[in-house]
Amino acid sequence: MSKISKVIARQVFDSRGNPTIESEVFVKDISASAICPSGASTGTYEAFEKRDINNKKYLGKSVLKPVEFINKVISNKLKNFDVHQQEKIDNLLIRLDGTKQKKRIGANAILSVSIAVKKLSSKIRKIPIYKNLLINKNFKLPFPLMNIINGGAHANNGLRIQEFMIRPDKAKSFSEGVRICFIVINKLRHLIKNMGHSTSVGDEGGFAPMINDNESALKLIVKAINLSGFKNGKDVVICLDVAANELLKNKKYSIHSKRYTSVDESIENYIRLVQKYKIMSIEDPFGENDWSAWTKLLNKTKNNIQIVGDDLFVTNLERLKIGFLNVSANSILIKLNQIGTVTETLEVIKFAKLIGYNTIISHRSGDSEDTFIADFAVGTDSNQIKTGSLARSERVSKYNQLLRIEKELGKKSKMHRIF
Ligand code: 2PG
Ligand code: MG
Repeated sequence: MSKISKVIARQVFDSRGNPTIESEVFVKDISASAICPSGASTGTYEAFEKRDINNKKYLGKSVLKPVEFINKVISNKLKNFDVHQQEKIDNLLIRLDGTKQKKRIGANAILSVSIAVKKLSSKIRKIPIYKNLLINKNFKLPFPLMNIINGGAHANNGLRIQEFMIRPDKAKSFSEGVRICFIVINKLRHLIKNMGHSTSVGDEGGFAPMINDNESALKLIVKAINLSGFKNGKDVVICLDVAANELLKNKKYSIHSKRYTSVDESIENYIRLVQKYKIMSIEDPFGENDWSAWTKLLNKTKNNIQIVGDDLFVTNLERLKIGFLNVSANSILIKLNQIGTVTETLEVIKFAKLIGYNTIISHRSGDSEDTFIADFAVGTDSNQIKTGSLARSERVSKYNQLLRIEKELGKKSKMHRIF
């Protein structure tokens, strides 16, 4: 038994320069720490992120109160718990909070502790984190979903769609997948530069040129794929995160232009884009309460492309079950801080697998040097990971960790399949 001796929390900063929580869990003098990420386009049903809204020193964004709660209360409560009993520890944290959306303690406080516990358990067992999760053999590497053009709430360029991503579907290994993305990104940089646009990047490391219609972005990506010598729709496929919650007013959506259109018209436009640009995945095509719109789209696309619920499911088992009954999607985005503990996240993943959904492990737009999600993707047998572009160290660090895991697995390292 490895008894927890204390937890120390501190305020650190995320990639957007906002305060966030780092927790360090100790068993005697061995420790492991974790930093909580933070989203910009958040779903209403996500677990609560607690900040000191009345503390003007940090414009209401500091996390000093939740940090103090960890140091004064959680540290004592966890004392003498066996660090390997993740479920027991997470359940205690859930009970200690006692609210549905973790509003009392804050999911940011709870999650930083929960992940640090998992990391420390792995460290003490002397196994990599990915070997201390759901599966224990036949590890596979996930396909990267690289966000190469940023729009929506992640940039200030006026692009309606939040994320334009590429997925190297024909890659035989993770490192080959990263190489393919690297080439396309470099071609894209040249194209953007030659157009006289800035090649500066948005929150997730993708370019954020001052173009404001979706199709211009899509055309640029197709051009970059072709110039790289790859085939769009085969070697490399385009994937979108629309984040449609942000584009919804009175049951109408301004996805395809500034004009608000009905669900039916929006679907027609989606189908046109899917065919023209060979798009293979659309995340959050409609709002978080618009279940029937999702079902319609899934029907119209005949389940041929990936329809991913992010704000729709918020990594929440109850909501995933509703989606399953409504036949609303076929894949789920997994973000640990949407639900708040490792244990609950694993439950959602298990159910998603049971119903045949793809699980895509995801970063947040405000992230950090913490690379836990890279191990988490491998250890939960998830076939994709979405963690930004090959730029900004908080994004690249996850890809680098996956490259380390690939190397460590050596010849045994296999790539997942895309369904
Ligand atoms: C998303 C995420 C991550 P945010 O919408 O999928 O890319 O963005 O963290 O801002 O919610
Ligand atoms: Mg999303």
